[in-house]
Amino acid sequence: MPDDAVSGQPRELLVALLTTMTRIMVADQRIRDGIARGELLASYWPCAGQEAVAAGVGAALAPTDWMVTTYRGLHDQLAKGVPLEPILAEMAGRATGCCGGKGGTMHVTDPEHGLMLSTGIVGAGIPVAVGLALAARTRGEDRVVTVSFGDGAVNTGAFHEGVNLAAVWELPVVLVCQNNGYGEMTPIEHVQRVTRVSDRVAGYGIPGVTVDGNDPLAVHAAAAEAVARARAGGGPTLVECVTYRLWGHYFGDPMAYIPPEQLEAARANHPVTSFRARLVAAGVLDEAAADAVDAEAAAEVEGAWRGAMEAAAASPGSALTDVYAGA
Ligand SMILES: Cc1ncc(C[n+]2csc(CCOP(=O)(O)OP(=O)(O)O)c2C)c(N)n1
Repeated sequence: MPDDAVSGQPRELLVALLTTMTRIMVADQRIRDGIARGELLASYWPCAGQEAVAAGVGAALAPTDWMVTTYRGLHDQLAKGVPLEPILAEMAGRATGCCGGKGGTMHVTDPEHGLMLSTGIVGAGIPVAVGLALAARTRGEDRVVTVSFGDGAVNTGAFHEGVNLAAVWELPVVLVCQNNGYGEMTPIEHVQRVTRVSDRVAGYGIPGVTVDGNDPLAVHAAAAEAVARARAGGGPTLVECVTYRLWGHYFGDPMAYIPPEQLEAARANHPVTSFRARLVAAGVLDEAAADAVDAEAAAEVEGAWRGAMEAAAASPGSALTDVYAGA
C-alpha cells in the first residue's frame, strides 16, 4: 500500500528528518556507552525512543526561534541545531563546552542557536518560555518559543500558571508535551484521570492536539501548524506527542517497574528504524543511501566525542565567572 504521508512530502524534509533522528540515536547511544565504559563521569537521562518528537518539532522552527527543554534534552538540542561537540564537552566539564563546562548534562544552553534553557526542575521551563515569548513580542521580534516537557510536568503548578498566562496574553508559544508514559518511575495513569494530556488545556481556552510521537511526519505537521499559528499572533497550542522511553528515567535505572513485554514491544518498533524502513519502502532512499546516513552519523558522533574528551577541563577559577549578567 502506498505511504501517502511520505509521498506527499518533499524529499529534502524526509531525508532531513531521518538524518536528525539518526544523529540523535547514535549520540545518545555513544553517551550511554561512554558512561558505561568509564570514559564519561556524568548523570544522564537518555532520550532514546523520543527522536521523532525532537526531529519533527525542530524541522518546524526557524533558526531564530527559541527553545526551552529539560534534562532529557539531547534530542531537542541537536534538532534545534546546537553542534554536538560543545554539548558533549559541556557534559564532560570541558572549557570548550557550550556553558564553559559549568552546566553538565542537565544544564545545556546555547543562545546563539536558540537553545535558551535546559532545566532540571520539572515544569519550570514553561513559565520561562512564556517570559521569553513576552520578551520577543515586546521587542517586536519575529520569534516563536517552543518548550518541551514530559507528561509528569503537566501536574506542576508552573504548567498551569504558565499556560494560562500564555493563553490570556496570546503569546507565541508552542507547548510540546513529550508523553513517554512515565514520570520518573510513575506510569501516567497513576497521576492523571483523563486519557489525553491535550484535553487538559481546554480549560485555558487554547487548542490541544495529540499526535503519534513516534511518527516524525505527524509531529512535524502538528508542530508546523502550531508554530504558524503562534507566529501569526494566534497564541499558544499544546502538542502532545505520545511516545515511549526506551531506557529508564536515568542511565543505570534498573527499570524494575516497567513490564518487560511492554519494553520489548516498544524496542521492536523503534521510531528511527521504522522511519528508515518507511523511506526505503517508499523509494525515497535505497538501502545504500540509508546506510550512508547511518555512516555519516557514526563518523560525526565519534569525531565530536574525541574532540570533546580531548579538550582541556574547565579551570576551577572559571566557576566565579559568568555568574552575573552585565547591566
Ligand atoms: C519540581 C520538581 N519536582 C520533582 C523533581 C524530581 N523529578 C525529576 S524527573 C521527574 C519526573 C518527570 O517526569 P516527566 O515530566 O514526565 O519527564 P520525563 O523525565 O519523562 O522526560 C521528577 C519527579 C524535580 N526535578 N523537579
